[in-house]
Amino acid sequence: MTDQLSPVDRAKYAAAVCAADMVESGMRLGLGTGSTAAWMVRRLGHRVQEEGLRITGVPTSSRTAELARQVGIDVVSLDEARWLDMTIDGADEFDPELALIKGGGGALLQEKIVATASDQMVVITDAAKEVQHLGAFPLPVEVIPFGWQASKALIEEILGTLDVMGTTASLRMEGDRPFITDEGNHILDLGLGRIGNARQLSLVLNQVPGVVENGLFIDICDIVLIGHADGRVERR
Ligand code: ABF
Repeated sequence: MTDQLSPVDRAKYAAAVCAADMVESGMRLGLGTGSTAAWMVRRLGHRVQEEGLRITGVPTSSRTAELARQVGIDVVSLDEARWLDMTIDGADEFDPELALIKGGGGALLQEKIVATASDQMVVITDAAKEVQHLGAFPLPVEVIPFGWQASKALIEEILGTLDVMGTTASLRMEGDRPFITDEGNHILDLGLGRIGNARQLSLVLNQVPGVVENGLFIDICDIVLIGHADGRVERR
């Protein structure tokens, strides 16, 4: 199955299968977004069809919902599930404290809501996502459409003073992506370079009027599974 895949896709597949095989019948699952999470959803679908695995899944995006239904997973809303046993999702970066940058796929809001409504969050990645300091990957910030230019200007002003939080001020606003989220909001990508105090930055960003959420996941992730092209999976 995997010999046609690129090395990075083999690594993602290995982590995804490892996480999907941790799932037990009766579990209520948060189903993440992105290419690694897609491998996990497919593997769960295979287990549902071949092993009779009984699970319900709460998708973190419309894209994941469509794939989950295609592979035969019983998709329910978070309100129907009320609480989840486990969320399995990808990430763009993770640091030694398992703090994450997520949201490169534009689904950070639902991903953070689902992950925090779970007993456990398992992140599935490849080795390129492991960093000592978050920030090389642009930090997505979700803002409502109303006054988003003002929100962006406020964020730029605040980030200009961020050296006090140990965050390099090498701010590079990637601008407003044409991407509109499932909620109809905009995503701003903050090119920070290196985030010194992620916890503080997350709190400050979410105080800006118009900001809905940001892609920093602090104290949410419990386990990171790092897949490798040879099939090995490391656990952090
Ligand atoms: C989603 O998928 C996002 O939060 C994250 O940015 C992205 C990771 O994508 P991939 O697994 O394709 O690297 O989890």
